Amino acid sequence: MAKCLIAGLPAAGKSTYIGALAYILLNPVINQVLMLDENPDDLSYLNKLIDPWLNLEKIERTTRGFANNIDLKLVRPSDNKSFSISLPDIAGEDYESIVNMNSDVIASWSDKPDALLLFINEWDNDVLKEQLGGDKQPADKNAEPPAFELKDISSTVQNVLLLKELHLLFPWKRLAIGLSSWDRYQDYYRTPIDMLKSRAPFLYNFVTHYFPNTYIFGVSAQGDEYNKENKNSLIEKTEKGTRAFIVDYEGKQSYDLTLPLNFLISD
Ligand SMILES: Nc1nc2c(ncn2[C@@H]2O[C@H](COP(=O)(O)OP(=O)(O)OP(=O)(O)O)[C@@H](O)[C@H]2O)c(=O)[nH]1
Ligand SMILES: [Mg+2]
Repeated sequence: MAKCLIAGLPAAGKSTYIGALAYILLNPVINQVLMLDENPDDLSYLNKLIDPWLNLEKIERTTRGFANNIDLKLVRPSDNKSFSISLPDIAGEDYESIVNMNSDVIASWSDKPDALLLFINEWDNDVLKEQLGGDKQPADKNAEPPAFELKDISSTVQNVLLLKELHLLFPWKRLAIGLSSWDRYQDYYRTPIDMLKSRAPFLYNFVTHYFPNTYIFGVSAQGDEYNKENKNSLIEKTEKGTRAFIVDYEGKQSYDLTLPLNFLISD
């Protein structure tokens, strides 16, 4: 069985992607590369993610300390190859504690993944905030300096540390990085690589140096922001199979959310 670990800091967009992916597996879009071979034995956890996605509601934050295992049997009709794939949905706080080097859930995970799918949804505006002390600068210059907290490190550095720690724990063969909420950035960046270079050059250099074959993509699992104005258009797009989309390294858009998985399970 191919094991793909879906990773990302809190609110990285992991559960929303799994919900949108589960929906298109049950209701395929045109030319979808991977299809369900068999219906999953237990749909209860997937339905917990699909229901809010269909109702245009934010998905609840994943509970810390559990790996909600999702096992799927998939087939690629183009060559009739079958895959069993396991995609655990784990809370971002558990990944955050990996950066802190004390995550029991993930370190004790005996199912070693072959592939990693990392989501990123937070971009630093002030890259130097840790050096400058951020907004916690004491008013009195004789006061004790603020205590160091992990959340004061820029999210770019946290993602680099997370990748390093995860690679030590699980030396995966393939890596894909999804830039979440692409609907927010599509007017500003032509490709996800342009965005990574511009918003997180350190992370971009780290990834291209150590993992040059990474599949970098933009993903809008919701299709857009959820608000009153978008409601009818999102419902219409859901019905037509044109709501959630990904954008590849060349900026090409597709409604097939299985494309990153297809990359991760290919030899
Ligand atoms: N605009 C927009 N927002 C999104 C999209 N996907 C996720 N979000 C928002 O990002 C936030 C976090 O999404 P989740 O899917 O819950 O993130 P997660 O990685 O599962 O978070 P944890 O369970 O806490 O680890 C939510 O507020 C979503 O509404 C998207 O495609 N577009
Ligand atoms: Mg979640």
